[in-house]
Amino acid sequence: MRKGVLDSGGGTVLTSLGTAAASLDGDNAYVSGTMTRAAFPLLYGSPDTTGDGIPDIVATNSAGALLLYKGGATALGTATTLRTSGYSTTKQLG
Ligand SMILES: [Ca+2]
Repeated sequence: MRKGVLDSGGGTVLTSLGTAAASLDGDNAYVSGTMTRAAFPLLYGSPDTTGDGIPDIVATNSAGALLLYKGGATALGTATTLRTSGYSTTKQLG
Protein backbone atom coordinates (compact mmCIF):
# COMPACT_ATOMS: atom_id res chain seq x y z
CA MET A 1 0.00 0.00 0.00
CA ARG A 2 1.01 3.56 -0.56
CA LYS A 3 0.32 6.66 1.46
CA GLY A 4 -0.93 9.54 -0.60
CA VAL A 5 0.33 13.08 -0.40
CA LEU A 6 -2.08 15.51 1.25
CA ASP A 7 -3.58 17.95 -1.22
CA SER A 8 -3.48 21.60 -0.10
CA GLY A 9 -7.20 21.85 -0.87
CA GLY A 10 -8.03 18.77 1.19
CA GLY A 11 -8.02 15.09 0.32
CA THR A 12 -5.21 13.31 -1.45
CA VAL A 13 -3.20 14.14 -4.55
CA LEU A 14 -4.37 11.21 -6.66
CA THR A 15 -1.20 11.02 -8.73
CA SER A 16 0.74 10.43 -5.52
CA LEU A 17 -0.85 6.98 -5.36
CA GLY A 18 0.31 5.99 -8.83
CA THR A 19 3.90 5.07 -8.03
CA ALA A 20 6.00 4.43 -4.95
CA ALA A 21 8.28 7.33 -5.91
CA ALA A 22 5.37 9.81 -6.03
CA SER A 23 3.79 8.63 -2.79
CA LEU A 24 4.38 10.04 0.68
CA ASP A 25 6.98 7.47 1.70
CA GLY A 26 7.11 4.69 -0.87
CA ASP A 27 5.43 1.32 -0.75
CA ASN A 28 4.63 0.01 2.71
CA ALA A 29 3.67 -3.45 3.85
CA TYR A 30 0.38 -2.93 5.66
CA VAL A 31 -1.53 -6.17 5.66
CA SER A 32 1.03 -8.18 3.77
CA GLY A 33 0.09 -11.83 3.51
CA THR A 34 -3.06 -11.58 5.60
CA MET A 35 -5.69 -10.42 3.12
CA THR A 36 -5.55 -13.00 0.38
CA ARG A 37 -7.92 -12.97 -2.59
CA ALA A 38 -9.38 -16.33 -1.53
CA ALA A 39 -10.17 -15.08 1.98
CA PHE A 40 -11.28 -11.59 0.91
CA PRO A 41 -12.58 -11.62 -2.68
CA LEU A 42 -13.40 -7.90 -2.76
CA LEU A 43 -11.67 -4.95 -1.11
CA TYR A 44 -12.50 -1.28 -1.22
CA GLY A 45 -10.35 1.45 0.27
CA SER A 46 -12.46 4.08 1.95
CA PRO A 47 -11.03 7.57 2.53
CA ASP A 48 -12.32 7.43 6.13
CA THR A 49 -15.52 5.67 7.09
CA THR A 50 -14.96 5.81 10.85
CA GLY A 51 -14.21 9.53 11.11
CA ASP A 52 -10.73 9.29 12.65
CA GLY A 53 -8.87 10.70 9.65
CA ILE A 54 -7.33 7.35 8.70
CA PRO A 55 -8.47 5.41 5.62
CA ASP A 56 -10.42 2.22 6.22
CA ILE A 57 -11.06 -0.94 4.21
CA VAL A 58 -14.42 -2.45 3.34
CA ALA A 59 -14.14 -6.11 2.35
CA THR A 60 -16.13 -9.21 1.63
CA ASN A 61 -14.96 -12.53 3.01
CA SER A 62 -15.19 -16.04 1.60
CA ALA A 63 -18.45 -16.62 3.53
CA GLY A 64 -20.11 -13.67 1.78
CA ALA A 65 -20.09 -11.27 4.73
CA LEU A 66 -19.41 -7.54 4.39
CA LEU A 67 -16.74 -6.28 6.80
CA LEU A 68 -15.30 -2.91 7.78
CA TYR A 69 -11.66 -2.88 8.83
CA LYS A 70 -10.71 0.24 10.71
CA GLY A 71 -7.44 1.58 9.38
CA GLY A 72 -4.58 2.43 11.67
CA ALA A 73 -1.42 4.48 11.31
CA THR A 74 0.80 1.40 11.14
CA ALA A 75 -1.51 -1.62 11.12
CA LEU A 76 -5.00 -2.64 10.19
CA GLY A 77 -7.54 -2.72 13.02
CA THR A 78 -10.07 -5.40 13.78
CA ALA A 79 -13.10 -6.00 11.58
CA THR A 80 -16.66 -4.98 12.25
CA THR A 81 -19.24 -7.12 10.47
CA LEU A 82 -21.60 -4.86 8.54
CA ARG A 83 -23.64 -7.68 6.96
CA THR A 84 -23.34 -11.37 7.83
CA SER A 85 -24.23 -12.67 4.35
CA GLY A 86 -25.43 -11.78 0.89
CA TYR A 87 -22.15 -10.66 -0.68
CA SER A 88 -21.00 -13.96 -2.23
CA THR A 89 -22.12 -12.93 -5.71
CA THR A 90 -21.24 -9.22 -5.50
CA LYS A 91 -18.91 -8.23 -8.32
CA GLN A 92 -17.61 -4.90 -7.05
CA LEU A 93 -17.54 -2.65 -4.00
CA GLY A 94 -17.50 1.08 -4.26
CA1 LIG B 1 -10.92 5.68 9.63
